[in-house]
Amino acid sequence: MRIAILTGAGISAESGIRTFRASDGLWEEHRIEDVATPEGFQRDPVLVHRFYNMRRADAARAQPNAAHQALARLARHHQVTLITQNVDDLHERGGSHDVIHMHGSLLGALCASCGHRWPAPLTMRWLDACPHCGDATTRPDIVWFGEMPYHMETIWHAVETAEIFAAIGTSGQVYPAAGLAQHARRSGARTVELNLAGSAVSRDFDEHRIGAATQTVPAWVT
Ligand code: BV8
Repeated sequence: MRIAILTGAGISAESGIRTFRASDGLWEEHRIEDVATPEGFQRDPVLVHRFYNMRRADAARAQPNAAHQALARLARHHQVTLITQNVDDLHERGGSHDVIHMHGSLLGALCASCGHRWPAPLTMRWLDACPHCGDATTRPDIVWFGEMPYHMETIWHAVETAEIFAAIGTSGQVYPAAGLAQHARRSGARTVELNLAGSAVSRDFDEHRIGAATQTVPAWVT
C-alpha cells in the first residue's frame, strides 16, 4: 500500500515541544513575523538565532513518542512517504528514515551568501563564518514564511500516487502543506485526519480520528 503522511507540530506535542497554535500565534513570546521570515532575520539576526538556538535545545532534550515510533513501524510493511512540517528530528530518532522536511530542519545550517549547507551546531551565532565561503552570513536551514518549501516535486508526486493520505497533528493553516489533502483526494487517495480536534481543512478528509497522537496513531497503524 502506497501511503503519504504529513505531520505537523501536534505529533511532537506529547514529547514536550510546544505547538505554534497553542501559544496564541506567539512563538515562545515572539511574533511570527519577527522570527520566521527573511525580513525578520534581516532586521535582527541575533534575535532569530537566539529563537532557533532555544528551539534546537528544546528539541535535543525531547524524546520521540509512541506516534513517531508507530509511523516507523508502518514503513516496515507499506511504501510510506513521510513528509513533515516539523523542524525537529523526532521522526528520525523514532526510527523513521528518508523523512522529507518540507520546512527545513533545526539540525541544518545554511549560508545566505553561497548556499552551502552543513550540520548546525547546537548554538549558532550570527557572526559565525560559513565553512565554505567564509562570509559571516549563516542562518538556520529553515523555510520561513514567503520562502519556497523544500522537495515540493517529490511531495507532489508522493501525494498524487498515494492510495492513502494521512495528516497527523496539523492545523492546516500553512500552505502549500495545508493543500496536500485536497490534492491527494483529487488524485484518488482516501484521506485520513488524525488530530486532537478539527483543523482548517477537515473538509478534505474522508475519515477523522480524534484524540492524542500517541493514542490515535498506534491504533491506526495496527
Ligand atoms: C510559500 C518553519 C510561496 C519555521 C514554517 C494567504 C493564503 C494562503 C497562503 C498564504 C497567504 N499568505 C501567505 C501565504 C503563504 C504562507 C502561508 O501559508 N501563510 C499562512 C499563515 C496563511 N506560506 C508560506 O509562506 C510558505 N511558502 O508559500 O512560498 C513561494 C512560491 C514561489 C517562490 C517562493 C515562495 C512557507 C511556509 C513555511 C513557514 N515555515 N515552519 C519554524 O518552524 O520555525 S511554518 C510552521 O508553522 C510549521 O512548520 C508549521 O507548518 C506551521 C505550524 O503548523 P502546524 O504544524 O499545523 O502546527 P499548529 O501549531 O498550527 O497546529 C498544531 C495542531 O496539532 C493542531 O491542529 C492541534 O489540534 C494538533 N495537536 C496538538 N496536540 C496534539 C495534536 N494532535 C494530536 N495529538 C496531540 N497531542
